[in-house]
Amino acid sequence: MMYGYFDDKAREYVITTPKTPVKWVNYIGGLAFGGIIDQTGGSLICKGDPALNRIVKYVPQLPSSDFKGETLYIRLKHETSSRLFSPYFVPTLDQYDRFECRVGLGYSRYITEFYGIRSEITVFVPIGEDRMIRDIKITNLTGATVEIDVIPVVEYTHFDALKQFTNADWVPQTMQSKAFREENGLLILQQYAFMKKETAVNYLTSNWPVSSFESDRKRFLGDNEYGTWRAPKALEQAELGNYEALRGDNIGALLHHLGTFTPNETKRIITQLGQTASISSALPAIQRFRSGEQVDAAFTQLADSWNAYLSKFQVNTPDAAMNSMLNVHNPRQCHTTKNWSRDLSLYQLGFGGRGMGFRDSSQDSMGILAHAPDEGKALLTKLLCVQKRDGSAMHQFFPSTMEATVGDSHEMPDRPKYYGDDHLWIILAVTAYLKESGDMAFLDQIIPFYEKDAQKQPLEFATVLEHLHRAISFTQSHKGAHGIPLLGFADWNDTVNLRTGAESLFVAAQFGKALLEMIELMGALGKQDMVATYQSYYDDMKRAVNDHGWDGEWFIRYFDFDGSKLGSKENAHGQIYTNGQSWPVIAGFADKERAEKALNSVNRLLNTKNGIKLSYPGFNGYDPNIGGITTYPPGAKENGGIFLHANPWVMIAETIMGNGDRAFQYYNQINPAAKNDDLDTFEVEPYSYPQNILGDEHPQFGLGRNSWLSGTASWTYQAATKYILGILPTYAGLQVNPCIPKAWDGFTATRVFRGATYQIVVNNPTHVSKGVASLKVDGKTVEGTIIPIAADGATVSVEVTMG
Ligand code: IFM
Repeated sequence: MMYGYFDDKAREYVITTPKTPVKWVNYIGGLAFGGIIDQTGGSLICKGDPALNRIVKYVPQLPSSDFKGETLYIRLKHETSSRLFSPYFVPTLDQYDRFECRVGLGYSRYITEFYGIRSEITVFVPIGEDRMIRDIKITNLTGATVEIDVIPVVEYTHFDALKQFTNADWVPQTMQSKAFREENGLLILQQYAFMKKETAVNYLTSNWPVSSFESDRKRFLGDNEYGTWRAPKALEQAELGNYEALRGDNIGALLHHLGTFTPNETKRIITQLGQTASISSALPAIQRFRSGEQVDAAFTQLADSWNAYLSKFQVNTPDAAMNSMLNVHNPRQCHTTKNWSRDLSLYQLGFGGRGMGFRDSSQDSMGILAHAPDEGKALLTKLLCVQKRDGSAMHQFFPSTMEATVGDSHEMPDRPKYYGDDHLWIILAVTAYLKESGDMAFLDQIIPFYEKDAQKQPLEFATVLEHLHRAISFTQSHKGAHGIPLLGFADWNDTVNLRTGAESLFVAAQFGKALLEMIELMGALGKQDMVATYQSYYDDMKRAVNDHGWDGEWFIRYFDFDGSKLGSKENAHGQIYTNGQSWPVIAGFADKERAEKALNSVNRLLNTKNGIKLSYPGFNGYDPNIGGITTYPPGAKENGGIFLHANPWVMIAETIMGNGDRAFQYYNQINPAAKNDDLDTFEVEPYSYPQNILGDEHPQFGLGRNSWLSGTASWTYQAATKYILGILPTYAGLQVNPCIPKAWDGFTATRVFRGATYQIVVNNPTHVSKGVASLKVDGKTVEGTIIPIAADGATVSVEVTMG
């Protein structure tokens, strides 16, 4: 069944029913202030830190029909009758005549019709503001004159998000609310935790006179009488109780009488949910955002900023679903992962166990470089502060304090406290940034290494370049019995936790790719001695992988501490791993014959119509010596599930081998936009990549889970743009070397690179997959596939003929 459609012109996905298989969400604002809103109006908002400064109580585990965080009630009064409903459908669940939730760039717009009342509600966080706006326009379509009351409601959480659920004594005693009455009947309903009231006050306010309010959930619902969110007892009365909560479950509910609506009359009311240090300091801004013109201007500013972001790279390919994703939703998801890492989604609940991931954010940064290299640089600078002086990296960190942790490895005292792969990602990310921006001066920036207790151990500072050298040297000096890098606690696959001494062939290949980048960089910097050194590291690792890692039809994935293999035909479970095959090709370790065999094995043993599984066959029982992977049933998550993040690496490997048809097949089979006609099995949003889909060993094959915050966003974007469309930044200029389906006649793209705009037309008259027969730049033939760097501000026309 379809639940909506892509409106590419408006850059929106339009959900046409509230009854999606699970909640479908959108992100508004950013980590500084913002969060998630779902298609039925619920919200999960925080400021600066989802764990330590959460504002709204949203419990994803509750059923879809339940109130979650926020809603709006409309009380409609005809001459003799009155009716209460929510224009968001939840929590009143009334029959609707029209329902649209337009999922836009940094906003959602709800256009609904219930009982002849049309509501159009735009929800967003203005850029740089600590407030969420709900811009509500209500129109009377009943044909009669009616009266309308509007009651926005928010349910607060304790700022310490986890405490809210672990302590029902202290938490409710600390929660308080107070009304701040202004002129003309306007009112700001404040809410705070007692000990924080001098520093952080939440508030709900509007631009209409408030007739009455409520701040205590028990009183609003009529909890003593088992009142519900669907039919709060307080709304059976003409007015709310004007109660300022002194404890308990705090809410904000503001009753506005919008008065009489003649037929077709529209009235507009704007609410603000915000947080401030003091209401008096926030008053000027509150006042400003009560004006419709100011709200319109803030919305235009938001739209302009997204237009600027997306305009850096637009494509027109023969595939509509690819165009929807590459022009709007995929770069948007990349920006979302860059903002939130893996911290706050409906699956990763931001309660504080995690924060931002070093490996995750390194990869996320690569997904936004084409659009916002400066934002990428800012993130990389933060990440480099979390690298240790030995070159390895802390696994996770909290952005508000920059305190870092060793991730799950702390749970197993006898295991290494580092991950074999973490620090190598930063090399791929920094070199991608340099190629995109040409900002070689970044290499000289001085950044400290991470020190948990800078009082005890003085900070050590080094250049970015030195950080990269240390990353290489850590892996070079942490190898196992086969000359393959040690696994540490885990590598990219968090869930294979072998005993100390185990080796990872994934890290071996990732090291190879990082070395290729460093060799290129050292060449660009004219450091020939380092080119030679890194070339010798590369050659040694390539030899070790080929001497020990080949299993006949594919590459092995791990050597355990005792030398036994995992990811081999000798294993009963986990015989073959996807990353074990794609990465040796990406690293240039596999010769043609092995690369083809390995990728054909992926196709034969791991590919499904819903994507490529991470491994096969799945483990079927817990084995503490293998680790987290064995906690899942076969076909779920890393245990033989379709882990989408790993799919684009196979696409990239296929393009390296020149197989455009296969690369695109793999692209298309995980493209959520291509599933829009039949989402009942997939269930999650068709406009963002989920982290995983259950594999074919699982009875619910095809079910998508963990939407939005996944490295799939960055890597699928890179696979599609840099490798399938082949538009790849290099130190010397922008390269165009596509690897596309043979059936395509070509495609066009507009790409901004180092300040110049390249208008690229690719023709494929002889229907090949790969190969550039001619490259013309502004009408002149250029040798090779790299367009020389143009002047800042120039517009360059590029014509590529494949053949
Ligand atoms: O690579 C990890 C990522 O860091 C967090 N989610 C799971 C992935 C695979 O284990």
